[in-house]
Amino acid sequence: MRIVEARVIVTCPGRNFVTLKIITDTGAYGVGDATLNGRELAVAAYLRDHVVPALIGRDPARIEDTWQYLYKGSYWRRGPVTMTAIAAVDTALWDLKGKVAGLPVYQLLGGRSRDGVTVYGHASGDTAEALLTDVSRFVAQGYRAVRVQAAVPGLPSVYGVGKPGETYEPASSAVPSEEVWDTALYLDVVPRVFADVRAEFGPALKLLHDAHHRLTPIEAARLGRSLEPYALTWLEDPVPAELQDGFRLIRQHTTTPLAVGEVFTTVWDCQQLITSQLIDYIRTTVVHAGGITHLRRIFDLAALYHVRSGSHGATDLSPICLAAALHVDLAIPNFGLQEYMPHSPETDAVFPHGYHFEGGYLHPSETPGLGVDIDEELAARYPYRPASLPVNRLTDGTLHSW
Ligand code: EZ4
Ligand code: CO
Repeated sequence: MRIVEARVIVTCPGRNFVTLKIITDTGAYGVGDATLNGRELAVAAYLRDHVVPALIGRDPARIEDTWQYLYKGSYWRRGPVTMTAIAAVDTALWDLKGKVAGLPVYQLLGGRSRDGVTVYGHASGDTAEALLTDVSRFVAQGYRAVRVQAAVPGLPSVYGVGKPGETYEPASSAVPSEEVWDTALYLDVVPRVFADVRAEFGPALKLLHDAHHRLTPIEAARLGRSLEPYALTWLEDPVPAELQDGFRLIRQHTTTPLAVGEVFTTVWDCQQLITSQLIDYIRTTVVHAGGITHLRRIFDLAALYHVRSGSHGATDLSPICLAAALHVDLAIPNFGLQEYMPHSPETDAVFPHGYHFEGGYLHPSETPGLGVDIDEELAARYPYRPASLPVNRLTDGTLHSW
């Protein structure tokens, strides 16, 4: 079997997605997600101009060799654009291998380690009452874990808090919109919100919170400590993770479990945090961390150090990435939680899939491969629309992490 064509498909069914479709001489094909939110066309060009020409004529069965070829062969290693492009190829080749073998991909990874994939949903609210109502909406659907993000009085908009009745989608205008941030106001409100939520829903519901890289280590340590009575499952991205030693300081001060990794692209970004046991959950995912092949390598390292997976799963990761993540989640021994933000009906129609939600769990499709496809005709009806993630400024105008 040989690769005869690879198509880069850019579509915007409500938000932008990039997909790689690898086609073989038998007609069998595989699909991979290549979406990098706000930087979609950089990955599309990387694939089209530099990767696709090298794929033509290759044996698609050689997944590991192709991964090494693209990683070592570019000379320029790592980085989100490169690693997303590699992930797309890797994911498509796993999908194809499953189809050729007649098995769902999780079977190729060693089979089930659990009955279903426990997911967490995103609750938010601009008032205490609205937030409790939103959490109860998830509980009613059977969710066992909920991420809680609250409005901060005095700030016009806050990460993770949607307008009432609308799903939260931060990428908007071509030139980034600007938000305002105040750490003192935030640190004041968050523990009070979690006190309310824990009192209302009791000890069994898993509660999570995403600080979205906005704090310093000592501020994060204080937040972690103030949240201890409410027994969070994790505090996510407490600080920007370039300075990995920052996590040591947080760790010394709090027993609130820590999660990080959605912007990490290789095992090298995770190495110190995992091997020094500075985190509890590693949140790398298929599309941004080099595909199924490399993500498995990260999770295997994590397993040696009592670190569990918590794959990123926001709506800017396409249904192809979610499908792939579910196969990994089902197979690995150290699965923790899977983030789940349902896609819009327009997106679901462009990416027909067999995974389904039931009683707090997602189940991957049992069809051979990943069990997800792209409807190219429908995709072509949604042309790309430039959309960037926002930037954040402190009240005095200083640029801050978003
Ligand atoms: O802001 O995926 O945990 N989820 C997140 C996401 C990220 C977006 C950025 O593209 O932090 O909502
Ligand atoms: Co996050």
